[in-house]
Amino acid sequence: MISDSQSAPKLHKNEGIKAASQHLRGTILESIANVSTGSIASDDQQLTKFHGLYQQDNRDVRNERRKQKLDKAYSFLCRIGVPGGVSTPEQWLVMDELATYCSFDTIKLTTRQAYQLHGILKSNLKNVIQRSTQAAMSSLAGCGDVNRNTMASPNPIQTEVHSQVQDIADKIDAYLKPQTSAFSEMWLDGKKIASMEPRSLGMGGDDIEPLYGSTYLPRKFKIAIAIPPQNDVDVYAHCLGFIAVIENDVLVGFNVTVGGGMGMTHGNEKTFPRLADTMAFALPDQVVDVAEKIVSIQRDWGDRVERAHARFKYTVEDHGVDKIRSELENRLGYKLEDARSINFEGNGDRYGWVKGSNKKWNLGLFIEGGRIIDTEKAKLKTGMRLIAKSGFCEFRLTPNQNVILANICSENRDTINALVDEHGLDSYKSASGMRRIQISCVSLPTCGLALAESERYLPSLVSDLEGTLEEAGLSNDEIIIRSTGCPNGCGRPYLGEIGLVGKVPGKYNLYLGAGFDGARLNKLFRASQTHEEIINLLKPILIDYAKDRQDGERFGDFTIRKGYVLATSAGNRFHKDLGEVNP
Ligand code: SRM
Ligand code: SF4
Repeated sequence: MISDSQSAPKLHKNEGIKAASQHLRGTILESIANVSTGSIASDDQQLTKFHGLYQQDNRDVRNERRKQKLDKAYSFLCRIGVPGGVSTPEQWLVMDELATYCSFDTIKLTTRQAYQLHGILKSNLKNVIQRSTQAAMSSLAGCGDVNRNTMASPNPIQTEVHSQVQDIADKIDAYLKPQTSAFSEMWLDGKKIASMEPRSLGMGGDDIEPLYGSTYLPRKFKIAIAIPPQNDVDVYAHCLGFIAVIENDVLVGFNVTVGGGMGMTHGNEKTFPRLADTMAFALPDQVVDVAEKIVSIQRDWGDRVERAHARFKYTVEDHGVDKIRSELENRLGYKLEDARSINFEGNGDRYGWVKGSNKKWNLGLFIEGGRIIDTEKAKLKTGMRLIAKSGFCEFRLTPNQNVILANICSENRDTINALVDEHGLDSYKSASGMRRIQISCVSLPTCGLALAESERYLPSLVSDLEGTLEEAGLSNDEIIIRSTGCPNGCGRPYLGEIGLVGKVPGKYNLYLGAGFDGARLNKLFRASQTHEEIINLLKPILIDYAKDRQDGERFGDFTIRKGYVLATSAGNRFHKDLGEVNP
């Protein structure tokens, strides 16, 4: 006879680490107090993620230090989420100050509307968290097996709908934050943060974490809210998505999407990017309830044995959307309506000056790679600091790593324009269409999972294509290009009309054919290509596009029509339908 212990599959070791951590405490404080090393204990490295902290090392100096028999150059990344990317000038100034004194003097704006500071020594972590918390920001749940920063379209035009949507994003984000007092106890000397309000019990968690329980979720969870016609948040790339349905200028509710995600592993057929399915329609006051119950389904049904299969997209794929919907309605105790008709036009950002329905002005700035830094060429960090100090605008971090200076009165436009021009923040006016719409993940030197360069590579690739774009008359055309240093998908590369995914140093898999509206994945065109090979492959296709495109036809659609790649059949996952490699 098989005993229970023989038949039950062994849970992934992270499940044990979470369970034994006393709600995310572990031995983090002891690890940090240990001055004999810059690193922390390996179990604590898993737990600090929930506090928004990743241990990393500078990979540029790894080999040299190894030769010199030195420890790795350890430091930490701190990720500080602001729901919907909404940030005050005071918050910007705190990020600027922390970046200057204990990070690499640079701020990274992420693809999920958050701030990242790299290079923080462990002795500085408490100060970074305290300073951010004083400015009403938190790194809690920046990473880890919980709901991450809730994204929302930073739409500066339909101001009223946007503020209603933002309000919902804030509510979802606060509601799904972990409740453990570990964060305040460890970093804030016991002071509570705003999101730590008592919750009702009975969700299947425990007294301390009513929703998450002691083992939290099987894996990270991501939510985004889109406001059509912009799909700037890439709503279909998310575990759970809400698409605003606006009728006669009024927000009537949201289409609910489930089961999106980008990450995969080279050579592991069981992993694949998947676009979310549209499942139902929810009223505005049902949305937080829907988010909570979906998260609880993933908590109970998600895979806690195989981490590579633990994202919600696999739960949806395995059980099917109908079963997820019926379980959701069961847990809600009411039925949802069917999804309504919506229309997306694109997943990029708006640049330049636009007037909101509140008559205030917004200026969309292009920040290449989301990198706020002072260089010889442009003093972006100084410029943004002076803009924040003026107090004339708010900041909206976009899902494409850019910034919108928001809610500017007419009389302050000249001052903002002067600061923007003086500090080289005006590249939105001159950058080519392809450059403006790029995304690249961080990758080297900080990312421990990087296989190839990304943020330090994509700008040079675009430069080398710009000659061809100009000759072909495509300089101003927005052709979505996205790169990542590995297949995890942090720059959502499988939604690029051109996607580059690092394979080994200097080589990339080249993908083509995603939809401009973010509703169709791209497809592998050629594997393991060098820079020269990528250029040689792309140039003739771009020239062909310039000559032979139909009216209004987007580059991704063109590559499919002309047979460079096949369309993904169901539109929502590759591998399974058509095999990875293009014929
Ligand atoms: Fe990511 C892991 C950076 C958005 C999928 N991601 C990482 C880590 C923490 C590497 C690690 O685990 O050691 C990277 C830190 C690099 C560094 O030095 O900063 C990292 N991810 C980023 C950021 C900063 C990229 C950027 O340049 O903006 C983005 C931070 C977002 C945020 O503010 O929260 C970022 N990551 C994403 C996205 C895009 C999104 O969410 O819209 C994805 C794809 C969507 C998805 O989740 O399916 C993404 N990151 C991953 C994965 C793959 C997860 C999977 O399903 O397999 C990993 C690896 C993992 O979790 O094991 C990962
Ligand atoms: Fe690192 Fe890969 Fe994410 Fe890029 S895609 S940041 S290389 S994990």
